Amino acid sequence: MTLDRPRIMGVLNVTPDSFSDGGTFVAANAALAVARAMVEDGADIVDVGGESTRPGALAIPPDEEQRRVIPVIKALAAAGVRVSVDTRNASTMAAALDAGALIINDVSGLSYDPAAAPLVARRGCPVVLMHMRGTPATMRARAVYADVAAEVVAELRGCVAAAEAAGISRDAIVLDPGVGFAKDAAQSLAVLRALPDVAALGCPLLIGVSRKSFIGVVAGEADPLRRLPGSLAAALFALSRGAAILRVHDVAETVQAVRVWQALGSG
Ligand code: HH2
Repeated sequence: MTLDRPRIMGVLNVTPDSFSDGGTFVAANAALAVARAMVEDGADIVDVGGESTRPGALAIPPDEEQRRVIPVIKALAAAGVRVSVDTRNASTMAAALDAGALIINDVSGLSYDPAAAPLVARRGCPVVLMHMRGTPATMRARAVYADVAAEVVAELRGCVAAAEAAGISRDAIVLDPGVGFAKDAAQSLAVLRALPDVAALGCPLLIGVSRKSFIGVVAGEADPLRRLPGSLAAALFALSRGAAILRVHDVAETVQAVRVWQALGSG
């Protein structure tokens, strides 16, 4: 997949407790229908996740995670959909790649499971390294920075170095500053403003702002399902600051916004 134009990653949560879709898509058939619709709407990648990473969420065992995501990944891959798997567990990564996933998306930047980086190196697949501190259960308390942008850039640089030391090619790495992960609303905004500094690390950038809580804080909107306008504003801002891939829930709406943004000469 070339990154000569903005790419859209559609979010497919196969969790009973995801904050934004309430686990509506627990059945593999329903998940497949939703993913197909995303692709028809213009998604380049469908990101399948089985573990909620919302603040305070507890980890689930990898076998339960695999029970949720592997049937969905198999069905999507068989239908020709480009799938990424959103997981921190090496065993889930391996099972997902075996089921036809092409991309690993790890919110821990391959730091959660010591077996993850060697696995990704062996398989030679593209990997998204996201910035976070702690785990979803502990990250709120870790959102303490003197200079959030500089520290996120430095910590992502460390993630890239660790990945390369494990044998992962730099060409395979996509970076994500992790909006909302160990960052409060002000810190998330600061990191988005500093995206050019993250881009200067030299890897393509993936950004997830869709329905996130910083939008709720800025706009006074408690319901994640009512945060589409703010999500679009932040997505276009991220593109203008160097993002290559947008991770979104509302694919059709984002594709339309990006097309108009490009037609105006911003792309
Ligand atoms: N955000 C969530 C999950 N995975 N991966 C990347 N690379 N970047 C992100 O910003 C990102 C991510 C948010 O997770 P969750 O709280 O489970 O909600 P949802 O999956 O509905 O977005």
